[in-house]
Amino acid sequence: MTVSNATPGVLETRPVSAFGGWLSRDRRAVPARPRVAVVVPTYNEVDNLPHLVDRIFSLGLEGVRLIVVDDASPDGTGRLATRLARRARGAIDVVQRDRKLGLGTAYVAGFKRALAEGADYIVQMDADLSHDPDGIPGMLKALREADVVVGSRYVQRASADPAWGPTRRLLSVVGNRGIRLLAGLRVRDTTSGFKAFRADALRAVDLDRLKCRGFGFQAEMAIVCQGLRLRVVERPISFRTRTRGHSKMSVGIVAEAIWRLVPLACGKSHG
Ligand SMILES: Nc1nc2c(ncn2[C@@H]2O[C@H](COP(=O)(O)OP(=O)(O)O)[C@@H](O)[C@H]2O)c(=O)[nH]1
Ligand SMILES: [Mg+2]
Repeated sequence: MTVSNATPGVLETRPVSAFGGWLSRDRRAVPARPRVAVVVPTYNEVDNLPHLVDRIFSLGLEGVRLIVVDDASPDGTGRLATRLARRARGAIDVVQRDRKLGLGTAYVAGFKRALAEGADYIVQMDADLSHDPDGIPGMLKALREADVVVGSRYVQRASADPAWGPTRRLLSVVGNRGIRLLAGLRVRDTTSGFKAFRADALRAVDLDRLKCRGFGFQAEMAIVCQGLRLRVVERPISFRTRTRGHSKMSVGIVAEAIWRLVPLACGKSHG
């Protein structure tokens, strides 16, 4: 493995292989007018969604489409998303599911929709503005040289909101370290929910075999991407605590992450 740090704060991890990753350089051709899909899972994000929509569309990115995957949020996020989609004339797509099925399966549904719609680049992010939409253009630029870009809280120049409670901070740091060690991951932020993929990289992932329904999904994807020898780079982000709505993190979700990820990290699954 080589670890280079040509750009300060941007950690690049790639295998020693002469090909620098699973995809050959030729297959990393840059589309002239890339179609970008931003996949956002929502559960009770009615106060955040309009702000997120404004922020994403005011980036002025050409060919960007937002895919909202809502799980029948009791607060009416899905209805709001449908109204916003009507106004956006095709720039917003809503995947409406009939019950809370977990953020992992929401991402899978959103990724499948994005690939079916012919997206070249797929971004995933939370609806709660913890992930700053201003980071998207830089991540897309980084995709010219990578298969996957991880918005990272654990590289130089990254920061996490001091308002992030000590329990969540500890959970993140311990979870990250634990998974990294256990799975031998090169990526520093194994649980980041802010990522960008090239479509061919995402197509290489067997989305139907992913097991984590909750936030363990993020680390599972990190394990799978490394297993596929995709070229992963990390870019620093400023992570902010949500100011509206509530986190869906729960003891059950952490428990699921542990019992599903430990065997995965130890190489008992995903071959
Ligand atoms: N569709 C869907 N979205 C979810 C579910 N659980 C969480 N989310 C969304 O996933 C993103 C991350 O969840 P969040 O509560 O912010 O988790 P945290 O950032 O780890 O505290 C947010 O946009 C949530 O609305 C779910 O079961 N279904
Ligand atoms: Mg969040």
